[in-house]
Amino acid sequence: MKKIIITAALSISLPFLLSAQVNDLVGPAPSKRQLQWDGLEYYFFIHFGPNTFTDLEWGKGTEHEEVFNPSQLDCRQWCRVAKAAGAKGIIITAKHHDGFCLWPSKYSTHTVRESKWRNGKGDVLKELSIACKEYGLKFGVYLSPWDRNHPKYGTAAYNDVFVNMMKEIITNYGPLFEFWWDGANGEGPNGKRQAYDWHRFEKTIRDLSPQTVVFSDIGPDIRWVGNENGIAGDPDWNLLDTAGFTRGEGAPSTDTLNHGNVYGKNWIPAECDVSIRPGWFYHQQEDDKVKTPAQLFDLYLKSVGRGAHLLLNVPPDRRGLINEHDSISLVGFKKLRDESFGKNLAKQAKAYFIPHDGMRAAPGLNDNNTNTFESIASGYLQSAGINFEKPRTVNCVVLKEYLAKGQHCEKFRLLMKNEKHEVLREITGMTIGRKRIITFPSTDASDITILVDARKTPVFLAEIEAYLIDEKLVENQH
Ligand code: FUL
Repeated sequence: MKKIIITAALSISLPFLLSAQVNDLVGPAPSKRQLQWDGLEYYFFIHFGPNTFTDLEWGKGTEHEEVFNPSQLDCRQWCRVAKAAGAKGIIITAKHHDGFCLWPSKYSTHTVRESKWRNGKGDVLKELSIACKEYGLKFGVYLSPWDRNHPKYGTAAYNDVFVNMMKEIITNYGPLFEFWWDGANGEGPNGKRQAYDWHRFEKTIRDLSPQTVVFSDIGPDIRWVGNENGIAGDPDWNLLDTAGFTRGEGAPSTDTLNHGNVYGKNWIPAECDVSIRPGWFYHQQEDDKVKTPAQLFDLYLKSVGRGAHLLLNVPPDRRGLINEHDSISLVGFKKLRDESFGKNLAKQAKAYFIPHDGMRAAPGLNDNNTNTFESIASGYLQSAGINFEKPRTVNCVVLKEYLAKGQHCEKFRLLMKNEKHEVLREITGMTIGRKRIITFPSTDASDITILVDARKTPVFLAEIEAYLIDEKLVENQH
């Protein structure tokens, strides 16, 4: 149940101000479908198709269907790796720019049905959607509007094809947690570009699958983060102005996509897509270039730790299996996260809130429940924090805002103090959002205070966590 904790003094003396703070000044906030997606945090991207066998990144669309022939394809193995890596779901390239469909679509003749794989009886979407259900993973689909193979591409009839493909996928393989539209729009086989009917595409999903969040450069539900390196901006606003912009070349600047708009009119959080390897598709020559657990952990800090989501690409090899190089690294990544965030030291501390007239306990701030929060105004007027009975060595603090009421913190300060209330370390930050992970050199702190230096409405602070992580994992920025 949602609960707001307010001081008795404030609620008696300033009832109007408080209700205004809580009800009227909220601004854009997530929809129900965005809130459901919000808890997922990190999931797999799977790039798989003819490119896996031709060593290309962008297939030409002229590849013979026979090139697609994985020898041991096993989607349950992908799911086992995803589970072992702590990912919450899998999004697969149902069709990449080369137009090859990983399911036997009625609207194409360039599909698994025309390949020799399983004598043309195979269906990767079917296998993966069933395996995801079995393993308790969310299932999502990437469908490239750009199609270098389809004979109708570049004509109005192609929009019907795309809509029909979406319908097939939603109906036969749903429920889908996320639908991914790539912004690329190049030439088709006849040299023409397509005028995409985005409005119709969006309506199709909303009508048939209202719970599915839709990703594209500019949403409607999730935005591209502006790079393919897995790095969200700092600050990172969940807000974006989309009026006058389009997907693809007409999208806002990559800098805007990276940071969002502080006063943006729409709630469109960022998703950081990045590959565990240099390429999106599997290439054997990149087996020794798989990101290490420490590199993945650093990306986690720069994506999830800045309030965004991490979409980590793990491309199956020519066998149709996630390669050992990748799975070893992924399990190592999970281990680093478990070790780092397994013991929240703030649980042993007393959380407090200081309004203008004294201090009181604020158990909602360290109860691991983001639905309990304190509403904090800016400056020295109000603050919050945690207090340890004995000093604790910490080098990582996690802050969380209660997002159902929007995102409000523009600037904050963390003060680490000793038992004599002397400030040992001061750290400044900007946005908090759903999760802000701040790392710094180890400090023996008796108290960690958060001050809000700039905000839109008072900040609904939901959680303060404290950790001691491996020194080598601390970001080099403080
Ligand atoms: C891009 C594509 O062109 C790449 O091949 C890859 O699929 C990436 C995730 O999106 O726009």
